Amino acid sequence: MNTKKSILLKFLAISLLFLLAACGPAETPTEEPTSAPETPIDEPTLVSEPTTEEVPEVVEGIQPASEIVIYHWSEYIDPDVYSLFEQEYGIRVIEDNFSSNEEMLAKLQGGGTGYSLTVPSDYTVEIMIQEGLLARLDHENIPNLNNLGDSFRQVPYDPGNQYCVPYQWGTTGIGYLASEVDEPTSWAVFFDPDADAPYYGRLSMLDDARETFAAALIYLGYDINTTTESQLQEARDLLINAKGAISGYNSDMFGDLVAAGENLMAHGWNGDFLVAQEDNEDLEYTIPEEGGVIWVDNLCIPATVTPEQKLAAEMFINFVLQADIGALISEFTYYASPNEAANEYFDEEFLEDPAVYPPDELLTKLYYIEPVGEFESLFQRLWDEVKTAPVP
Ligand code: SPD
Repeated sequence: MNTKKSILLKFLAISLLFLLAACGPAETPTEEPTSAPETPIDEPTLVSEPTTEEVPEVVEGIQPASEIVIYHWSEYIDPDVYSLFEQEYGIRVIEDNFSSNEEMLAKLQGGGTGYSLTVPSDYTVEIMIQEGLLARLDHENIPNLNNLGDSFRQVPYDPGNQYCVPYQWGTTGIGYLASEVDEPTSWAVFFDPDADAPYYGRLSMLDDARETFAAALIYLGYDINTTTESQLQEARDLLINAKGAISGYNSDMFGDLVAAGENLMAHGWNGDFLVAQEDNEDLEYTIPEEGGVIWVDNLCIPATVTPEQKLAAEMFINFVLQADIGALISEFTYYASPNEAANEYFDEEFLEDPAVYPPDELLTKLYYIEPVGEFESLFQRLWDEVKTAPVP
């Protein structure tokens, strides 16, 4: 992949050209995007020219807020994006972090205000729309929506991007130190572990109810969105049994702990492992034969924003959708970008990396977590039972 520096230089060069040419009025926002295929996991294709359009800085008498707070996953954006946005628009972005969809959702359901943006995964977007927790986007303020790949304009959890804009997408599998352990080809390393293997006691799992249950349910051959109580109890028992083999639950540092050799394997998200690979090239990422989880994270605006915050948040979303900024973000996160216009900035190595873009034969074994309605609390109760159970 191009270096971060080269992206930044391209960005600065483009910015300079814009500055030299900036004599005319603000550009007119383009039309809303039209329809596209249903699944967000197709190989993306760009049908329209990349767009780099700015939102008029005063919309219907509303001035954007001078500061917004984004409630975000940790290490999920290059901090330069905030500085560049502030330089361009004079709007400061402050970041607060969460470690799971459920943590973020509980905060907003509990009346948490002050956030102008948040970043839920697919199934959580659906829950938040149903519960009235999200504001509808004004597409006139996000002309760079044109830069999204077709398949990301009609995602099933938010057709037409009425509430959210896809931000990054990826998979959940296993990262491991290739010189220390064999490639884990099955989730059995967690659920039927060899107590004499070097990895025993040096494994971690995500601190995430739906993700850990998904791994256990996949291993058992069940639907990851099952609401059959006996199947969920079976998965709970498997997760409790795995506690003997794992060193802990972690959603923020799991890649670093493997790179540092503290753990030899971890259940986690692909990009985090690929970033950690920069510290230890021995770190590899794989998806076991039984399959794994695929997900799309999204930029959304909580319903509690003021009109000024909403405009500033939409300007930020539009900025993230610029091709160069989209590239800067994926270069930092190592996750695939729904911003297809960004592809021109990536080198072949990134675009052809199967750890970033799963090959077709793997796509059939990747499953989306879906909302399970009233059974959401059952997942949470069983997960609490797992976490509080003594090590067997
Ligand atoms: N370091 C940020 C990782 C964000 C991953 N989000 C994935 C959620 C899938 N359930």
